[in-house]
Amino acid sequence: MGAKAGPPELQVLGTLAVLWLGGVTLIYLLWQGPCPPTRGQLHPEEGPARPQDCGSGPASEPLGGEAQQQQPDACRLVLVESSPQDMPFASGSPSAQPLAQAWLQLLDAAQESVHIASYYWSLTGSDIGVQDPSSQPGEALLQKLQQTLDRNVSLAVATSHPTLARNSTDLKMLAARGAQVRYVPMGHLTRGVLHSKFWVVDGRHVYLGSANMDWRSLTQVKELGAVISNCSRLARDLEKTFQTYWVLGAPKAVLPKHWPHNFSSHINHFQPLRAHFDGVPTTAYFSASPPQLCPHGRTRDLDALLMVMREARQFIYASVMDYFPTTRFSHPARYWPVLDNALREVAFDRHVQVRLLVSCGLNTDPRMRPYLQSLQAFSNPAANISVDVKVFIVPVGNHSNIPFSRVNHSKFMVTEKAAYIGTSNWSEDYFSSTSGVGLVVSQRPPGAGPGVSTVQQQLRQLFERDWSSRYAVGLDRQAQDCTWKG
Ligand SMILES: *[C@@H]1O[C@H](CO)[C@@H](O)[C@H](O)[C@H]1NC(C)=O
Ligand SMILES: *[C@@H]1O[C@H](CO)[C@@H](O)[C@H](O)[C@H]1NC(C)=O
Ligand SMILES: *[C@@H]1O[C@H](CO)[C@@H](O)[C@H](O)[C@H]1NC(C)=O
Ligand SMILES: *[C@@H]1O[C@H](CO)[C@@H](O)[C@H](O)[C@H]1NC(C)=O
Ligand SMILES: *[C@@H]1O[C@H](CO)[C@@H](O)[C@H](O)[C@H]1NC(C)=O
Ligand SMILES: *[C@@H]1O[C@H](CO)[C@@H](O)[C@H](O)[C@H]1NC(C)=O
Ligand SMILES: *[C@@H]1O[C@H](CO)[C@@H](O)[C@H](O)[C@H]1NC(C)=O
Ligand SMILES: CC(=O)N[C@H]1CO[C@H](CO)[C@@H](O)[C@@H]1O
Repeated sequence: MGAKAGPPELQVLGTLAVLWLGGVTLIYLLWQGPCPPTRGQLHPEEGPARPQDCGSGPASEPLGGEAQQQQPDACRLVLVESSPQDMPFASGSPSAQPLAQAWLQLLDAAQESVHIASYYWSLTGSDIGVQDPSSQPGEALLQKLQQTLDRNVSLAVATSHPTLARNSTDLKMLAARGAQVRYVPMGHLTRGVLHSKFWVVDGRHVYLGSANMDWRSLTQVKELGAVISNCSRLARDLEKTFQTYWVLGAPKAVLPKHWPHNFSSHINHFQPLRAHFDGVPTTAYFSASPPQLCPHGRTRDLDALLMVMREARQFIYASVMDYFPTTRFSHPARYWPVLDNALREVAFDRHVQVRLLVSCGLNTDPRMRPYLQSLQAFSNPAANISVDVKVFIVPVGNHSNIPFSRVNHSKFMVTEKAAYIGTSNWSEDYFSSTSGVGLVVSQRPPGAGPGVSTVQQQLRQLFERDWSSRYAVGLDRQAQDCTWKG
């Protein structure tokens, strides 16, 4: 398998995509004409407010109609994160914007619509019978969502069915205030779950990252994501993925054999959005999984990851919760070395420095360990093969009262060329049956802009902070049960 050209299936994909893009470019040119400036009207009974179709082509108007139509895109990207309480980093460490703050700001900015995809909802401590002050930011977020509905901003939620958080009343309460909620039966449709986590606000702003709508994601779990604001072209593209869930959440929905043309994406690996983000030349696109939820033109999440890996020439730093070169949920399990091979390949063929940071918590499956050891064993400095694996252990401290928390839930990868922010664990199911999304973004350093750092540089700094912190430990030193020894 030539690392340069990629495996045959990617080459075929590439050829198809090139042919297909020719057609798309033509269509694109045809529908570039101005849209009638009709105001995006809300038809709650028909579906969530969405960008109105413009003619019969895939062009759509930003939500908000006239007012926002005149507001040109001025895309901005901000990395956001949350760090578990009582897990300080060395002073002076870099950090991203706090997730709780970013979410509240997005809701404040909302004028027309908020569309949220989340695996599950659990914003109050009482959902899981926990009384702890750290649930307050989640409860405040729920209140802010209610206030947003009271301002007549529409709220549409797509979530997984059956739900993980059976006791949560969040969605019932929001529905009573006018939110529209659809439960997507992914188990029935693709034998997976709806695992995506993103927001689209007013067809202009997006959030995407590892955090579910869970209060623990704000104070007890390590999460990473990005907010892209004032970027209707990207927001409207991600909205198409939201619409795939929306359609599949309708009663008696079936997986379409071919998605209608208006679900097709024109922003992908082969033709990313090109824009200046805060003056910095940027390319960006969204990927999605599983393949059945990738209409024409949508880059598959697995391909996005592989392409980012194969384009690296200096380093690949990845932070994931789970790393299994197997299936996780199929019986019997199957070996699935696709990502594992890709890492070894770039480390061997191109001497790219690979670092993998994997979470370890009380609920971590110990069967992951041999795969990590195997990858670590591939390292051979004498042959210029550099592969290092560490586990990240969030100290439980005095937070042992909170179940399923105190873990690193972030899923991202950074190379010298690109940043990838995703929602999937690294095992086959997340790419073949479970729905997820990824964001691939790459910035070119502007000429002489001191103080301006690209998103890759920022994400690399966050990775290096985690990697060199006392919470990241080599496999040799790791306690078997992943509990953190000060
Ligand atoms: C739901 O609530 C019941 C009763 O309070 C409790 O016994 C159960 O453990 C809760 N379930 C979850 C998943 O938190
Ligand atoms: C929201 O809409 C309702 C019904 O159209 C209206 O009565 C109410 O004044 C609106 N509220 C706000 C804050 O705009
Ligand atoms: C979008 O841009 C406008 C104009 O520069 C700015 O006032 C607003 O805060 C931006 N919105 C967000 C969510 O960043
Ligand atoms: C495509 O058009 C159909 C029919 O008008 C609509 O139901 C669907 O939501 C549209 N999809 C998108 C992504 O806009
Ligand atoms: C090792 O790999 C690096 C990165 O590609 C390269 O710069 C260096 O020349 C290599 N050294 C040897 C001894 O091959
Ligand atoms: C938990 O531990 C932290 C320090 O690790 C301390 O600051 C905090 O007060 C403790 N909280 C409780 C409720 O004991
Ligand atoms: C990732 O894997 C863990 C362990 O298998 C699982 O509990 C978790 O739900 C998965 N997905 C998430 C939340 O990222
Ligand atoms: C808040 C959150 O997403 N928690 C996740 C943490 O990890 C466990 C598995 O260890 C998941 O089950 C939780 O959903």
